[in-house]
Amino acid sequence: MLRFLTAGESHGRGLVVVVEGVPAGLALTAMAVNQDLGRRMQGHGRGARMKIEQDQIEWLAGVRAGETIGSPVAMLIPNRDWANWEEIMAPEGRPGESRRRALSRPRPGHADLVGALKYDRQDARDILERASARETAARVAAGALARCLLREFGVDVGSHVVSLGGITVWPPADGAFPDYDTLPRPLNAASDQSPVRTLDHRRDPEIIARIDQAKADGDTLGGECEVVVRGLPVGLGSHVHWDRKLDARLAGALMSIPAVKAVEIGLGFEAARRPGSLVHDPIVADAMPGSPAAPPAVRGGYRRQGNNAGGLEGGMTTGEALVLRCGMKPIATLMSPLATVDLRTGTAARAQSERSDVTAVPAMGVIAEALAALVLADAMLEKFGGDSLGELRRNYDAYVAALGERWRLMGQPPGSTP
Ligand code: EPS
Repeated sequence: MLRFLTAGESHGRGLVVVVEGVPAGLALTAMAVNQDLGRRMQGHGRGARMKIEQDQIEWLAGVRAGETIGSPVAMLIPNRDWANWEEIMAPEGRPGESRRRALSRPRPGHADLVGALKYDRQDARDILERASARETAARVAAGALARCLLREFGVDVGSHVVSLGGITVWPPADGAFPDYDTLPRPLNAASDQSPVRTLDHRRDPEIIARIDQAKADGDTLGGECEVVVRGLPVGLGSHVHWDRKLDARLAGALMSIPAVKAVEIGLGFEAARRPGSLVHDPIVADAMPGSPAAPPAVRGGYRRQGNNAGGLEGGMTTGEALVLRCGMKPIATLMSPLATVDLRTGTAARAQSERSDVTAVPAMGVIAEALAALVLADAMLEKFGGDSLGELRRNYDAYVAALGERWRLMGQPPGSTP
């Protein structure tokens, strides 16, 4: 339904993204996209590159008079750093010239070595330029369109940092699984206030000190983020096939973020350690039977006590908050490099150090929001369909009305009209 492709190297001219399947009539502004691009660039622990870039899109196609027109939406994010790399990254530069800054000492944990072998490249720069997390800027731009679409249906997509460098700040210390309904809405209004995107800002100095120490040591740090999505209707995704299960689609999308090594939904791994009685969320009525379903009708009249399921049962949304967590390994570029082998000589060496970030965990949350939004917008289009936003809305409204009607008619003999 909704698909996208990106192109671009980290130090090339820029990044391009083409998003196909956005219904016509969706109001879009460059400002809305740029806002997310700006959020992705933030976070304590980013390197000097983020002082060079000022990520902003140029519309290339698919938007007219502030609205989508149903054709593919294409956006360009120019790389300001291109000015410093033009010769090295020139598509048709003289071979000797453009091979300056070659990378022959692959970094453990990076795509350098495997990519160089697989693609038969002598210079691992041909690999790292595309493997660079710079590409995620293009995904965030695509995700911003999905976010705008979801917002039309009252869906809030936010994220926050759960742990960084081994310091865990979430869930709060009392050990109870948090009530996601009571978190600030929009969630990002709270997390974006913090230089490390936490919800408990009292812990920020401790995290910042850990990042600064890692930088001084020439080391890098990983961490975990949580994406929280509220306002989704019950029934996105499906139980009927492995590739239609929404949890699988979301987990796959989040696992595609560079350096992400783990994804959890709701209670995640902890659910595997508990008996069923302490895992599954009891079902309760959201309203008196026979009465119109209490708002929001998007849940069909039912609620869960607790949300260990993280908003998904049987590969479908329950209507409760969607809670996804992803864990990122530390960045592979260490200023105190690890052992490697030189690709030119086969001899032992120290891995190449390139300018990089100490940590990108706060940015990872923004990227995870974008990918979650893209999967969810796709699932909305799959369930409700529509070439225009109006058609999508009519189909959505009819579904929600039918959920309300189903609740209202509960207990009535078939065919009766109470
Ligand atoms: C990255 C290395 C750094 C990061 C970059 C990802 O770039 P550079 O080598 O130019 O200093 O800043 O991230 C971005 C450019 C970005 O926009 O997120 C890497 O090797 O993955």
